[in-house]
Amino acid sequence: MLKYFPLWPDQASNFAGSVDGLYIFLVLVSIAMFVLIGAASITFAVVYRRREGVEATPIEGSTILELIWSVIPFIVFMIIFGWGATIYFDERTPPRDAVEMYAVAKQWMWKFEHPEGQREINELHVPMGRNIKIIMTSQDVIHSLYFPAFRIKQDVLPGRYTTLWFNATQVGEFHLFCAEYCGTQHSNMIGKIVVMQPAEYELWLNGGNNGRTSLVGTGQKLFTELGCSTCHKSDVQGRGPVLAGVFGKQQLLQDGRLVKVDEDYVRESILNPQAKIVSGFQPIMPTFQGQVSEEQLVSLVAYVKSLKAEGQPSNVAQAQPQQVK
Ligand SMILES: [Cu+2]
Repeated sequence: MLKYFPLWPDQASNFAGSVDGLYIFLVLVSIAMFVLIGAASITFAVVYRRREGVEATPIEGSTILELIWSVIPFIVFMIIFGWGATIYFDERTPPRDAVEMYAVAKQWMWKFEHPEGQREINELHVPMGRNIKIIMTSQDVIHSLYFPAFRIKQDVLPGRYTTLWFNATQVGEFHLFCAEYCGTQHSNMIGKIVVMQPAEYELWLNGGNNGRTSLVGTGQKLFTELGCSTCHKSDVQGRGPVLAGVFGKQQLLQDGRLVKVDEDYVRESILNPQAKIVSGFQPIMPTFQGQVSEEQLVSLVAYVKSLKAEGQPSNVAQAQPQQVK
C-alpha cells in the first residue's frame, strides 16, 4: 500500500516492512503528542486567561495525574524499545544459510566479490529471495555501506570485518551509498545494487566466465604461493596448526585464553601472528603485513573457512530451502 504513497522509498528487502512499520509508529506517536500538547496549551491559555475579579488557585499536585503521565509514556517507550530491539537483532543476525559475499571499501569506491570469484566495482548483483550476507572491510578510512531501499546500513572499518545481511524481495536496481563522510570525493562513492531473478543471476554469474577462479580457489592458490602450506599442512601437524575444521570453533591459546575462530581472528593471525599463539605452538610465523591486499586477505579467509576437517559435515552453505524471514 505504501508504494502508492508519493515519495515513499522502495521497499525491496525483508527488513523494509518492519523498519517502515516502526518508523510510521514513531511518526504517529509524535503527531499525537504534538496535537495533545498544542491543543492543551491553546485551551488552557483561553480558558484560564486573566480576567477581572477571578483569582487563580494554585494546584499543589495530583498523584493520579502524575501517575498517568509517567506510566503511559513509560509503556509507549518500552513498546518502541522492544520493537526496535527486535528489528535490530534480526538485522544483526545473519541466517546460517546466507550466501557470503565480500566488500572492500576504499576512497572512493566499493569493490565486491562473489563466492564464485566474480568481481564488481560500485555495482552488486544479487539474486532475489536468497539470504545474502556481506562481509566488509576498508582499505583506508571508515566508510558505511547503505542500501536505502533495503533499510539496512553498516559501518565498514579498516582493520576488521563487519557484516550485514538482507533478503531482496523485489527485482530491480536500487541505490547504494557510502553513508560515512570519508573524504572529498565521498559523494561519488555511490553505486547500485541489481536484484535479479535467481535464474537470471546464474546466467549473469556465468557470463564472461573464462575459467574464472572462485574466491576459495584464489585463496587456496595464495595459500600455496605465500608458503602458508609449508607449515599449515592439511593432514599432519606441521610447524603451524592444521587449519581444517578450525573455523567457527573455539581455539585454546598459549596463555590459556579461549578465542572464537572467526574472520577477524584469521585476518589478525595473518597480519599479526604473534597476537594470539595457539596452545602448543611456537611464535615463529612471520607477519604478512604489507604483503597481502585486503582482497587477498578476503580470499585467504574464505579459503580457511572452506577447510573442513576429515569426516565432518560442512557447516556452511548447506542446501536448504531459502526463506524470507
Ligand atoms: Cu566512503
